[in-house]
Amino acid sequence: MMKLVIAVVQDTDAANLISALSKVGLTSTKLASTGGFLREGNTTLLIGVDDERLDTVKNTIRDTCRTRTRLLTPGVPMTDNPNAGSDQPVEVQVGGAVVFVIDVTEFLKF
Ligand code: 2BA
Ligand code: 2BA
Repeated sequence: MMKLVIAVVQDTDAANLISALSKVGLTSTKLASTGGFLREGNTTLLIGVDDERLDTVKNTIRDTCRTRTRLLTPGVPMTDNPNAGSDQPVEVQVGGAVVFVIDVTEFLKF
């Protein structure tokens, strides 16, 4: 069985992550993406991997991608934010990585 790992990472971590995956023989596809909340560029990696190597992928992502704090500029619409509408920048934790793991029904190459 195979999984598709969808990992949303920060642009600054993407190159290191791709290299680290490649070093252990894992293939990835890099997509340029934009976060819906910050409206800033991020990177989405698609990583198709055999089940036995899923932990390697997770560990590599964990080891490569760091959590950072970003200052959100006022004026960006938000929900559930008590500071909404004020002039104070709001600190937002930007994840090391947001990871989805999906069962792959078929992996085909034509
Ligand atoms: P690339 O990663 O640039 O890989 C280009 C070609 O290099 C691959 O062709 C394959 O022949 C070889 N290659 C890639 N990774 C390798 C590795 N770890 N060891 C040995 N050879 C490797 P394709 O297999 O036809 O793949 C074409 C493109 O499809 C890849 O471009 C990548 O963007 C995507 N892809 C392939 N397998 C993937 C996977 N398991 N997960 C995510 N994306 C994949
Ligand atoms: P953004 O949507 O630009 O979100 C950046 C960070 O802003 C998030 O970090 C989170 O700390 C915060 N944030 C996002 N939505 C929020 C909200 N409704 N209220 C308060 N704070 C909010 P991460 O959670 O680490 O997410 C980083 C990036 O991963 C996101 O960028 C988005 O592109 C992607 N992502 C996260 N969760 C997702 C999900 N459930 N589905 C699809 N993409 C997701």
